[in-house]
Amino acid sequence: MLNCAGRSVDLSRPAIMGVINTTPDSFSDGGTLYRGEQLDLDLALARAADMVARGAAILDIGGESTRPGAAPVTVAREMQRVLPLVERVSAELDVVVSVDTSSPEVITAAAGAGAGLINDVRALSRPGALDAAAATGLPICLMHMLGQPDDMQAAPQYDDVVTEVEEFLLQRVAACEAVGIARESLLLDPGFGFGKTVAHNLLLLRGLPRLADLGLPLLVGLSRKSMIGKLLGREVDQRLPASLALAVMAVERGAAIIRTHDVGATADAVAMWVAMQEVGES
Ligand code: 7PM
Repeated sequence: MLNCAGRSVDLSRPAIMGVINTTPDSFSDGGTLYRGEQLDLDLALARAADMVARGAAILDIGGESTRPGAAPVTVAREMQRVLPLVERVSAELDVVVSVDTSSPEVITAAAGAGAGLINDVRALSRPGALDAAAATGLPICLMHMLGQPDDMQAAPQYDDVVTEVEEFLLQRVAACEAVGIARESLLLDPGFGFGKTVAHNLLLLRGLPRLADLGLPLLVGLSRKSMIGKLLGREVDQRLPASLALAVMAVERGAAIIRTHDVGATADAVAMWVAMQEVGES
């Protein structure tokens, strides 16, 4: 069980995290929650409720696009986008709200608004983020990224991608422990697509059992990622079958939480894996 501010996530079988994007420009579902210039809270809440009904245990709400080349977002704007939705979702739905942010101000404010988990693609590397996260007492997802969103896909290089991701994540775990964050409240994420070529992503997926062996729950996001586009030539709205295959491969290799844009389909795919695990002879 992962304890997320009064709500808990059962990690005895794989859990589903649904993505709710509040940015107007995200690559796969951008702008779909907007009415004109304005984020439509009722529409976002309806989307959230639908994901919960389809089996999401966690909803990941983000207000900063990490798309390669995306314009940086001010803290004020990120708060404006994310906080009202965090408040409403956590008050009105029985689900853990994760906030996808790197900024200490947003971490603090999100916890006050009812967030149950902090998801940071920068693994609390921004000044003040470690202390802000520690003060919330919330579980944290630490993700690996090589470089920064604007340059990470330029020419990523590793001698051994699995070992280097593992070493980075262990360093961030140590940094968290040094400010008093308990190991038990940490999740690890290899960061598929964040400073990785197609080959790096595939090697990481194959090597996932080694990361699972670190003993902390693994969160994995492969949904609709560009690796699928590059391997299969599929546009972003045609990547569901491959995303489901990748999700099942990830749980088979030890992923505890699957981050996805397509909750119902992913929940079904994972449920088939669970049924196969749990069947007994009779
Ligand atoms: C452009 C590129 C737009 C990548 C959106 C994305 C992850 C995440 C994202 C992940 C964790 C997307 C990503 N991906 N947080 N946030 N793990 N922990 O495809 O893989 O949604 S944003």
